[in-house]
Amino acid sequence: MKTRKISLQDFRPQLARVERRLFLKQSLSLGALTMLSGCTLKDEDAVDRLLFAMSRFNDRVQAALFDPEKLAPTYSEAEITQPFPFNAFYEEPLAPVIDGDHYRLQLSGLIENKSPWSLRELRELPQVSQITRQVCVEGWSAIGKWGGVPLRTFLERVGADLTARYVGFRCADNYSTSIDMPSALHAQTLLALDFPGSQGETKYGFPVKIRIPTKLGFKNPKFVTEIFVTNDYPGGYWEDKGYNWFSGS
Ligand SMILES: Nc1nc2c(c(=O)[nH]1)N[C@H]1C(S)=C(S)[C@@H](COP(=O)(O)O)O[C@H]1N2
Ligand SMILES: [Mo]
Repeated sequence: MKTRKISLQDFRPQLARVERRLFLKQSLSLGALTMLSGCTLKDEDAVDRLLFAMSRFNDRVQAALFDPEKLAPTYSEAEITQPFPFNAFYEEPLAPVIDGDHYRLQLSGLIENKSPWSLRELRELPQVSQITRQVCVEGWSAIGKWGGVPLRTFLERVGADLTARYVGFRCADNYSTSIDMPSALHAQTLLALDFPGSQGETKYGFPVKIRIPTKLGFKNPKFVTEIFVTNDYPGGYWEDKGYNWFSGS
């Protein structure tokens, strides 16, 4: 009988998964992992379950370490990256184009006033703008300018339960993500209505992007159609595939 030499190659899929789960380098060696779980790397489900449990534990630790007063760096107009990179889980031509006139931002969950908001109404709230760096896990970062309403102002205005654990977002392209309430209330977290790129360019998230400079790019949902507040862990598009949920500083 022919025996095949086992190489690292054979573990590629499993390693990729492990890497994804631990992509913030939170620490355990593969050896330590297998010891902890009492399973071999072959037992994919067990490894998966363990890593998910660890990742959720890490979320809690990271959330506890989060400093709501700490600000992300800001930059000058001259430092803005041009052209600003586009990213999504699909190719650029497939980005949704939303009709701003008929757009309504839906609200659900632990919010007192769930009336939908038009773009005009959102524009009537106090506006601020920021030049910050967006960092993508795919290995690029870019400096851009976003304007809009501080998410805190909006959540207060609609009577969101600010003691709830999570704020979740649903998007026109079926993307979704969610954040912890302290990050939602952070001074730099914006319900953005102005984006990088030229006037009329919609691919950067028109009409609403949640811009969170203290979190990785994938926690910054574009083309947002619904905001919800909940105490039940909502996950998200990449989070459900194993990306670390907190992904912030
Ligand atoms: N709706 C939606 N939002 C999204 C994504 C997406 O695929 N769909 N991709 C995320 C990722 S991974 C990044 S890096 C940023 C990219 O935003 P940009 O195109 O403005 O650079 O959007 C985030 N928000
Ligand atoms: Mo990203």
